[in-house]
This record gives sequence, structure tokens and C-alpha cells, in this order.
Amino acid sequence: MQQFFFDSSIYRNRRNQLKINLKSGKYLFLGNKESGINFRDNWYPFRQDSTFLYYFGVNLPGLYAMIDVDNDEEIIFGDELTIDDIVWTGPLPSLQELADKASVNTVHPVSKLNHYISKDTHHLPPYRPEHTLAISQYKEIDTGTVAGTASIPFIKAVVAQRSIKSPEEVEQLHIAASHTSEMHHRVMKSAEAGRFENDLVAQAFKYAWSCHLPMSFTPISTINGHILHNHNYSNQLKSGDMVLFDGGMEAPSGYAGDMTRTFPVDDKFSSIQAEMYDIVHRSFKAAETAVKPGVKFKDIHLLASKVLVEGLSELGIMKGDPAEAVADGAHTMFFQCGLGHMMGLDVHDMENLGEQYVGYTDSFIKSKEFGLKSLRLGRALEPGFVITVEPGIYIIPELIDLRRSEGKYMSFINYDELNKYRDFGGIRIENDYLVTESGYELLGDPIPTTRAWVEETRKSVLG
Ligand SMILES: [Mn+2]
Repeated sequence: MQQFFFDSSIYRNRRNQLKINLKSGKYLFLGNKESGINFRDNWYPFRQDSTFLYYFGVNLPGLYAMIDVDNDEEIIFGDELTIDDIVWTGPLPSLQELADKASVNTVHPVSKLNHYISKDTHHLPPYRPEHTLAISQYKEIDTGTVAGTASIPFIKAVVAQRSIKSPEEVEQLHIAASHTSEMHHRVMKSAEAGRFENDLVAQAFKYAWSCHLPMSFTPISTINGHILHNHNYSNQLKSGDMVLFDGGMEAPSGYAGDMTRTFPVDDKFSSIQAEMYDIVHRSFKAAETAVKPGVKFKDIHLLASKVLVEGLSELGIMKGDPAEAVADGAHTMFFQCGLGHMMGLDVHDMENLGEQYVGYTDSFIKSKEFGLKSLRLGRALEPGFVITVEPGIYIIPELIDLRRSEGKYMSFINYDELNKYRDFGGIRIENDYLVTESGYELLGDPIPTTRAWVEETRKSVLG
């Protein structure tokens, strides 16, 4: 397991800040464990919990940690390797050596955790069943009540810190994004008619493995870009198809990248693909330009939606006033998801802590409407946020049929016209940004965004 540590003072400062924010109480951090795929010892790749990494740095399975604010104690609980382990793993640095790198002085065996946990120990919402079980056992509560007893002050304090990326985190995010850019470049250069979607995934993993780095999430590689989380890679690429590739790599520190590109299998888009691509690109540029502190991301989402509607109106697929169409939700015929999300140690940063706490505020409640309910980030941007911007057009035949049968959006959608494109597919463009004092900074190396740039790249490959 690769170990990456910032300077030890960074972890100490993060924990000190957390203690200042929380004032008192005991806080439990659940590190992840190995998890069996089809039997106990055949594991999924290990990924440490991101909040654990953020405050304690140690990238090993089976750890817990506790901060006791009142007694000013910070403890990592974990078991040192025995000879039975070393036979299989070889010698590894001791837990105490690793804890030192995060400036944690006290390491106890896991068996001692019992003595420290009490019913009033705060915990975060668990996302793995073994954590639910552990909390249930340690705190002597029913497993069904564990999620509901997560500590809101603890969640809020962690979100407040992890939302604002420090310069050393931004450096890591740049590394992740640069690798992600390079991966996309290779994918875009390797596509040709006759190959399969999984050949592109293979290119992406080849690059990731050559860097000895993991993906930040399971990539999407598809000629059916309208299927939002499509993990089927079995289709053959044909002349006339578009490929949508959405993938990201992690830096050695665990920070994520996440980009999407849509490009033709040929060296040019078809004329309708070109028109749709240009509309998405216009929306993408409008959204990117709007990124600055103080602006609500929900408003940028709505702006991007309005630009999509304007373009679709020019094509005759939509009609009426674009602002009214967006207010009525008619854009969700084409853009069913959110414009983007926070990114950091998780590709959807802190999503396990709750979208309401991460992307919204006490006075700004996440919408339950179709479309907006999938907008993970709505609140006003702040310097230090790292976000994605990823508008798209997705034409979903089932959604056309349903909305038409419901008689919805009749004054904004030309259903007969739209029906001609029911097998169009989908387009998305996605980049990663740091919100700065004055606007934004692109993370990673620029890769093709405009249609001309995409086509030029494809032409240079196909010759
Ligand atoms: Mn994304």
C-alpha cells in the first residue's frame, strides 16, 4: 500500500482546527477495512476513508482513530503486524512510525477502543456495513438507528474544513487532473471504428497502471452517452458514432480528477452532432465564465441550462422563452442531472457526509424536483472550493415518450422535431476548477474542448 504524507504539521493543524471548531466531546474516525469480493481473503482494491486520510494520513486497512477534545487526546487504534501477517505481507513500517508522520503520538491496539468509546461519542454517517456494525456494537445501539445517530456538528465541522482546499491540496489536485488530462488524451487518440468501448477503457487503465495510480471512479466509456452511469463496455465503435469517455485518476495522495470528453469515431462530427456539440460547448463556456466566489452554483446550473435551451430553440427542438422554459423544468428533457460537484479526496467530495451538508446550507435546502434533485452542489462558491463543471445534452427516448404522454412542457418542446433525434445519444464536456479570489483556475493540462480542437485531434490520429 502506498503511503503518502504531507508534512506532519499539516495533520496536526487540521486536527487542532477541528478541535477548536467542535469545542468539546469525543469523535470517532472509522478507517476502512479490506473487503472480500467472493471470499474473505480475495479483496477489492483497498481505499482508505477520505476523512480518515484527511486527519490521520495513514493508508492502512483496519484502523480507527479518536479525538477526545476535552482531554486533548488523539489516538490511532490499530494492530501491529504479527509474524503470521509478515509471512504474507513481508515487513512493513510499524503503525507507530506511520502515525508519527501524521504527528499522532498515541497508538493503541484495536482491543482498547472499547475503553474509549461511550454512548456520547460522535460518529459520521457510515457507508460501509462493517462500520454500521462496529458503531452498533461499540455504542450498544441497534444497527437500524446508526445512520440516524450520526453527529451533525461533526459532519458540519468536517465539511467546513474539507471544502476549502489548502495550497498543498490544490497541488495534489493539479497532479490528479494532469494525469486525468493525459489519460483522456490517450483515450481520444486510440479510438477508431472497429474497436470496442472496452479497448478505450484498456488504454485508460494502461496509462493509470503505468503511473501506478488508481482511477478515482469506474470510468464511463460509451457510444450511448445519454445513459448517465453506463458501465457496459461491450459496444463496437462504428463510423458515425460519438464516444463519451468520463474518467479520472487519483494522485498518490488520494486526491481525485474527473473529466469527460465526447468525440466522433470519425475525424468529424456529423452535422447534427456538430450542432449539438456546439450548444453543449456554449453552455460549458457560459458556466465556466460564471465561476467566481459569491455566485450560487445553482444559479450557474440554471444559466448553463438556459444556454442549452437557447441552442435547442435555434435547432427548432425547443420553443418559447428560454428563461421560462428553465423555470418550468423543460430543460430536464435534455439535462437531467446537475452541472457539477465538489471534488477533493473523493471524486464527489464528502458525498458520504450528505449532499445537504456539503452542497447546501441550513437556509438553502436541496430541491426534490426532477433535475435539481441531482444537483449535488447548489450553494455559493467560496475561494478554495474545487468543483467540476459538466453540462450535457442527453436524449433519452423513454423520457420523451413519458413526458409527451403526460402532456408536459407542450409550450416549450416541439415533440415531433425532438422525436427525429430520439436515438441521438448524449454529449458532455467536463473540466475541474479551483475557485479563486477573482474567479477560477483550470486544474490539469488543457485538453480539447472546442469542436474544432476535438476534430483536429481526431484528424491527427486518423491521418
Ligand atoms: Mn463529474
